[in-house]
Amino acid sequence: MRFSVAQAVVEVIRGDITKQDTEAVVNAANRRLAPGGGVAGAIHRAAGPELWEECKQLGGCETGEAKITKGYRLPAKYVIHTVGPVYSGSPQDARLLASCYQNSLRICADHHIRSVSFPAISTGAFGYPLREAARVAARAVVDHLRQHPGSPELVRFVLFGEDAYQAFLTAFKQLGLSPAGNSGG
Ligand code: AR6
Repeated sequence: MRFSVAQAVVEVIRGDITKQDTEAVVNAANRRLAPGGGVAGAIHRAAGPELWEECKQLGGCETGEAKITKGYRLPAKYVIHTVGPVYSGSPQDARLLASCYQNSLRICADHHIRSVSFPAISTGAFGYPLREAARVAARAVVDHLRQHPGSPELVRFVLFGEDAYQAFLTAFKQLGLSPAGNSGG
């Protein structure tokens, strides 16, 4: 499903983040930026060992921050690595999760990246409840796009399972966004 937000489009799809042809894909990373399980494992496997070689030079990444590398063998030209919070039930969780989206989108602007795909950061190994995470993600992305119209032009959420897909669709619908045209997904 596609929504329009200012001059941008937000897409919510089911799929695999490693297969996306957006200019950048976002990695749900750990603070070492090391290959792990979930999204990070899949991205490192698909990109090849050069990705870990570049990540090693970056000196890790704090929770809520983001760093960029090349995409190597991925269809995407860039990987933006962001470290979500481990869910604790405190108000800090939502602030840090929103920062992941905001800082990733700021990197897109700095690098003139016009399209980016996000996974559901923190909702796997880091234990963030899906519906809460979807609300935080939708709000952070929509606020960014309203403040920076068309930068980037396309934000795609790539959800692995039906539950995650439904949670993100609901979160965007609850923000009252208009549906966009139907090309693409
Ligand atoms: N494409 C899209 N979504 C996926 C994919 C995929 N290929 N694989 C899993 N998901 P997670 P986190 C979904 O655990 O919670 C790693 O070990 C998954 O179903 O990847 O931020 C890192 O190294 C879930 O909804 O990220 C870190 O140590 C969501 O993506 C830690 O896990 C995020 O799951 C990060 O944990």
